[in-house]
Amino acid sequence: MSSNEEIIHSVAGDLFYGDIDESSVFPFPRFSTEQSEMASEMVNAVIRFAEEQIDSEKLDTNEEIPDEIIQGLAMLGLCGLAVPESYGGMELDYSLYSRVFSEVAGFDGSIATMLGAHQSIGYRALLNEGTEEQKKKWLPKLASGEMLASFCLTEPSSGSDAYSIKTKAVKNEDGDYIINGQKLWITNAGKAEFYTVFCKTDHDIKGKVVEKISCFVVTKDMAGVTFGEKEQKMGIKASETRAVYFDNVLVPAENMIGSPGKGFKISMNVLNSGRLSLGSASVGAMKKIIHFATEHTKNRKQFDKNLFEFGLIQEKIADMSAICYATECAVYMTSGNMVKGMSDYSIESAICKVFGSEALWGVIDMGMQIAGGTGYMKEYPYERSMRDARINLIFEGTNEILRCFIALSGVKGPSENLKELGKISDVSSALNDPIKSLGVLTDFAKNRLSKMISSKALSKAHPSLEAQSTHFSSMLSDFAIHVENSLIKYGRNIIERELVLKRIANMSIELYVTLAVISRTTLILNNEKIEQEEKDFILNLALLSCRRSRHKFKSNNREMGNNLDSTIKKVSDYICKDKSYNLDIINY
Ligand code: MYA
Repeated sequence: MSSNEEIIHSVAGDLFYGDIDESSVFPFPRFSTEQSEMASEMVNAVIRFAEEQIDSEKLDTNEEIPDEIIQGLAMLGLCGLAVPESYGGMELDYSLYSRVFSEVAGFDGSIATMLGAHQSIGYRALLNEGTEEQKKKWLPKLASGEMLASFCLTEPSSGSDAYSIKTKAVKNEDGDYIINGQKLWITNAGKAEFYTVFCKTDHDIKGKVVEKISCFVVTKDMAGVTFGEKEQKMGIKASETRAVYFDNVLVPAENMIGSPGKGFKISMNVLNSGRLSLGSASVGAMKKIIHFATEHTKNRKQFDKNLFEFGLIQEKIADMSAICYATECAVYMTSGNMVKGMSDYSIESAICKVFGSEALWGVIDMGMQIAGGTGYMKEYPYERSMRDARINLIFEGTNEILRCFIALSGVKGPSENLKELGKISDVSSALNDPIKSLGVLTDFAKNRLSKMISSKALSKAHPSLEAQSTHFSSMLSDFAIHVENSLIKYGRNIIERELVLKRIANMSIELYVTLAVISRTTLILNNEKIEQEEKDFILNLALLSCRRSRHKFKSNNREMGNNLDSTIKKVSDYICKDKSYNLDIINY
């Protein structure tokens, strides 16, 4: 994937306007020959190492990743994947990084979590925003694995609401900072030497003291840094998770990363690339589960037939493969565009995290179901994988908060466009008949009309995907109209309408994934070097995945107009605020 640094804007963001810039989507980004060779070399090294050294069952039972394994991973360059070579790293771009990280995640969830916490987020702020001096001081040690890193944002009273952190850094008379507070559920805490810590700092704005967030490097050797006991978790047990306490920790001013008060944006940008890695890790983990499940269908006979001969097993194998393919397409379209210079990829990375984590959860569930009773036993990988994968729907932003984030970020642009409309009285009756109201609603109505009538197929899609591409275009117009209607109906209060936001997010996710699938499949079908049999297989995966997305889109689309939102609220209020769930067959 070449880095020609052209500025392209968010592909997922455009969908909210009903727009699509086909040149940002076609051709699907692909590795250059040199990159493919490099990726294969690293992936093969990971496979060799993992097969020889990684016993996931043992790691899970012992709840520890031995130091020799961390050193072995570091020797392969896996602690400094994105670090520039000049600081001792591998200097991989986002796509190569994703591919290598995906392979690691296929072997072991705890190791992926440890490595992800270290470099996808742990020292990412330093990499993104650090000064030359700061990078020289720490990056070589972090890239070589001599130092492990941790990302410290979450606190006991601040999870999804990341801005509400309380840990405070107060400037002393020397200009240095004293940090007090605590961070919770910090991966690698205790093992790491390097902590990226987000703290509230005071700022004088027009004579008033205002609290903002700043970002600091704290090292383990600083007096006043202590750790809680290792948390007892459901899964990813070999990775370390602890609380970190800061008791009057003196941190030199030169340890601040980025400008004072800019820490929230820094943390969000770190999470943006972290969320993409979680998507790519999910792909690696899905591939392993599909492999195990497939082997089981070949080895197990019932009613004198191999399992793979049964329709309901075939359905699961095909579904698992289509979901995995779709996630892979979304992840690498995103990373490829990031390499090309897409500067705001926050919506795309959140989509990859939400879609990927749910895809993996579904694939493990289907794998376990195929394995039947044996799948439930600890000696098979499904039980551990299920425990390990459950956290993916929670950390790096819960899928609920990320759905709200996707929808709210996406509607921001169109809401600006609609501001003019606020000046028109009786907007809704005019909107009911936009053609007649052209004079009144001017640009808005013309725009709405074009959305209503334009559902042309994607011009660059392969002819075998014509139906999928036409469906995509018509879903896109429906979606853009829903976005506008919701903004007109709820205005600023849309922020409180989480069920509406969820549907908007879900529709945008399925649109983005469909687009990625159409783009990648087009690239493959146009490649003369690929055998027809393989093309047919990939086309079938694409057909299944597009149909799956379309079904999901349609059910969310339908619920935009026909839903039981007020009933949901009433039931929840009755149970939560009042009576709890008190129905009992004894009484009624
Ligand atoms: S680390 C902890 C993870 N925590 C979170 O993710 C917290 C979730 N919360 C949030 O993201 C934010 O608080 C939300 C916004 C989104 C809710 N990019 O008024 P606002 C800007 C760029 O909306 P809030 C962990 O779990 C926004 O535009 N900018 O803010 C690790 C605005 O800017 P401006 C962004 O309502 C575990 C400003 O910020 C973004 O307070 C280990 C304020 O926005 C963004 N994304 O909250 C992981 N968001 O003022 C290991 C907001 O200019 C991984 N903004 O308009 C390993 C993986 C291995 C997996 C293995 C698989 C097998």
